[in-house]
Amino acid sequence: MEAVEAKHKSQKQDQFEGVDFYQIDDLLSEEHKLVRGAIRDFVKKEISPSIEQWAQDAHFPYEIVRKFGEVGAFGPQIPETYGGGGLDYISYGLIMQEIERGDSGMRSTASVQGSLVMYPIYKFGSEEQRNKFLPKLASGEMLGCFGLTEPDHGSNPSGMTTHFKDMGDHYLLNGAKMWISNSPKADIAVVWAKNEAGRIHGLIVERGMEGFSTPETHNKWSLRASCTGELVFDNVKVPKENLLPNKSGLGAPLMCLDSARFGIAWGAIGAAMDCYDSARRYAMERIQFDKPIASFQLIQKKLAEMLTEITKAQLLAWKLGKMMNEGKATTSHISLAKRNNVAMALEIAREARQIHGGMGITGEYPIMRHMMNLESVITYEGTHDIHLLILGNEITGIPAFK
Ligand code: TGC
Ligand code: FAD
Repeated sequence: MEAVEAKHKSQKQDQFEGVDFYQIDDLLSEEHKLVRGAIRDFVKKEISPSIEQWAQDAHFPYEIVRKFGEVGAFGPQIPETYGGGGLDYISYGLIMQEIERGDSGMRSTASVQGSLVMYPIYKFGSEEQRNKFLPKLASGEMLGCFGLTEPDHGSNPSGMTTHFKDMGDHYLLNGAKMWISNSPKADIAVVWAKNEAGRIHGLIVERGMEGFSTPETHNKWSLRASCTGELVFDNVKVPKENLLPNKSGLGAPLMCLDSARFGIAWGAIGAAMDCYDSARRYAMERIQFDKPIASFQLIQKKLAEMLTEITKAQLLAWKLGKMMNEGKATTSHISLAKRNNVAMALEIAREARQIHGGMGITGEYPIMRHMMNLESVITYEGTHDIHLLILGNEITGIPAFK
């Protein structure tokens, strides 16, 4: 047993090598590589040693919030004036990739804070709101969450029933949101709700407001190190200065999703790299029929296909990052990459699990955790099929959602 454990430990040693078969590093600037290296080191030190235990225990390590703030993982694409990183979208993508090599749940925490909380406050908020919230969110002094999904409205957020009334000196908010990442620990929630005319607006709801509660969702088999919960609004008095003034309509939350889905397209590559890397090392060391299993054609086929798919996904993500930087990327471009790269990562996790045999189901290896996490990632931020329908609409001009 000791020998087996020693072998497993040695297989973990090189976990932080990148996968770069097509020399995609040549397409990155020195700044991109520096940013990636800093986050890679951070994940190696702060996440990887503990993540299996956190996931097994369904524990969200709240202290990671401050640490993410310190390393610049929150709002890297938000201007420095507001505490963000002032970086481009490729840097943002690389940050998400490296965090998700550690764990998709950890990446969720960072995606939500940067793309779904800081981004709408920066893009649609007043100058007062930006100054009040963004620096604290960037530093990790505050944690935020994003409330769009409701119990009866997931893929179809336009049907939402959460609503607010203008009471003269404040708004009165009622309704409920479900499946909200970070909600049980969040200090603020960016909540999407309809006004009396049925128009969707964003409101900043702060912990402590009377009638606002955030019950936790338990018994998840996926994203176990991320906390998920509800947002319940029972006659919550929201000050008028907490309404995001600069955009209304479903387009506002969908713009936030564009940014977060972009990050997921990169993040999924990280999870896939980690599974591939573990599978490759396991295959080289695991002996069956007196040979390393890597010498069998069927194992080589799996590894060769993994490397091919990761390489294609990397090129897709890099080009999409360029288009984001140039302001040329559309929702459909982003949907294609989110859909492709998450499905690719999930398939690689499943194949890597096979290569690890029985060991693949244990917490000795990251595979099963990535696989279970990716089952959420393929559903949130628009399901796999909703992204297909977004592409179908792009191709034909005919929306097939309804
Ligand atoms: P549709 O009629 O297409 O659009 C409604 C209005 O929005 C405008 N619009 C956009 N505006 C700006 N940017 C975009 N990307 C936009 N996309 C659409 C559009 O022009 C229209 O404007 P107007 O003026 O005509 O009203 O909307 P629809 O109701 O038909 O829905 C389309 C559909 C199904 C694609 C959309 O509802 C959708 O994407 N559904 C999926 C829902 C989803 O992704 N939810 C994610 C919740 S957040 C989450 O999962 C976080 S997980 C975080 C983590 O832990 O990492
Ligand atoms: P449904 O919309 O009920 O879909 C069920 C099935 O029906 C899916 O297969 C879907 O593809 C299919 N379907 C639906 N409509 C169509 C159609 N028109 N044509 C064909 N097929 C269709 N939301 C937030 O707002 N904030 C968060 O922070 C957040 N975090 C999340 C964290 C986790 C762990 C999870 C699991 C979810 C999170 N979500 C969050 C919610 C997530 O965005 C939704 O789960 C997702 O949008 C799908 O909604 P639903 O679960 O209600 O599924």
